[in-house]
Amino acid sequence: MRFKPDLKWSDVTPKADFLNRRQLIKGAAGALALGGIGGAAHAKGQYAVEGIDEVNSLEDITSYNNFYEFGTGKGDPAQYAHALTTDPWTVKIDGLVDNPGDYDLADILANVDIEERIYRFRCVEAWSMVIPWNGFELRQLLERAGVQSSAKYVAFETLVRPEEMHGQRSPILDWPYREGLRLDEAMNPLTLMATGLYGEDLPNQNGAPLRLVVPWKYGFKSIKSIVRITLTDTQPETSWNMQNPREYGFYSNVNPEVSHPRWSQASERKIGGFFASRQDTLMFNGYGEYVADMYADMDLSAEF
Ligand SMILES: Nc1nc2c(c(=O)[nH]1)N[C@H]1C(S)=C(S)[C@@H](COP(=O)(O)O)O[C@H]1N2
Ligand SMILES: [Mo]
Repeated sequence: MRFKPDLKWSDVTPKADFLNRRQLIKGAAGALALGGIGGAAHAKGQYAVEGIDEVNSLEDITSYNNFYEFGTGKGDPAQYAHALTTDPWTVKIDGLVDNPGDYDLADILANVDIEERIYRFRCVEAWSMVIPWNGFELRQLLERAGVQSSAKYVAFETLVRPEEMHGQRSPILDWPYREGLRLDEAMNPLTLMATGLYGEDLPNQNGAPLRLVVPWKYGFKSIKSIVRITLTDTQPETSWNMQNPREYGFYSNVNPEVSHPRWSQASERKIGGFFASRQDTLMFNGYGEYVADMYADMDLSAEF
C-alpha cells in the first residue's frame, strides 16, 4: 500500500518548487497505479497536518545536526560523519520475532515500498525544520520479521564503531545510542525508516544509511544509523532517558503544555529563512489526528 506525503501541495511554498514538481509527477504516477487496485488506499494516505510551512533547504537539513557520535556541536556531524562506512550495512533483527537474523540492507530495501514523506521535525531543544524524507514504513519491515504476539516494544541501537565515530571515545552517552517505541507506535503508518532526503541517499550526518523518523515525538527518538532492532515484552532502556530521566521521558511526545525542566516547550525556533522565526508548538507536532488515539488512556504530563 502506498501513501502520499502528509503535505497538501497547495501548502508548499514556491521555495520548494523543485520538490513540488517531482512530487506532482510521482503523485500522478502513484494515483494511476492505485487506480487498478482500488482508490480507497489512495484517499486514506493524506497526512495533512496543521500549520505546515516552508520545507527546509538541503543545506539547513545537512549542516545543523545532532549526532553525538561525531561530536556535540551542531556543525560537527557535517564535518566528521563522512568517516562512517555505510556499505556494507547489516541490521540484526532479534527478540520476539519469527524470523530473526542479520538482514543485509539491500535485502531490506528490496522488500519495502520507498516513498517520499514531508514531515515536521521538532527537536526537544525547541528548534524545528520541515524535512522531505524518503523511506518506508517501519511496519513493513516488522511484518516481514514476523512479530510474535508476546512482543510489546521495539528497541533500536545505533552502530558502535569508535574508530569512525570519534564521539564514542567520550562518555557523553552510554553507547550504543539506544531508542525504543511501544509496538503500536512502531506499527503506526507515520513511523518511517528513512533512507534518503530530497530524493538522494541519506547524508551520513542525517543517519545513513537507515534511521528512524517519528514525527510526533521529539527528535531524539529518531535514532540514526541503526544496526539492531529487537522486539521485547518490557520497555527498553533509551539513551536520553537513562542519561537524565527527569528531563527526558520514554514517550517524549511533542507537547507544548509539558515544559522541559529548563525551558518551555510552548514555542519553537524554525531553522532557516532570512528572519529567525518563532512559532507555536503543536500538540503531537501537528499529527494528533493520526496518533492521539494511542494515548487516550494516559496522563501525558506524568508519562512524558
Ligand atoms: N545515533 C544517534 N541518533 C540521534 C542522535 C544522536 O546523537 N545519535 N541525535 C538525535 C537528536 S537529539 C535529534 S534532534 C535528531 C537530529 O536529526 P537530524 O540531524 O537529521 O536533524 O537525531 C536524533 N538521533
Ligand atoms: Mo534533538
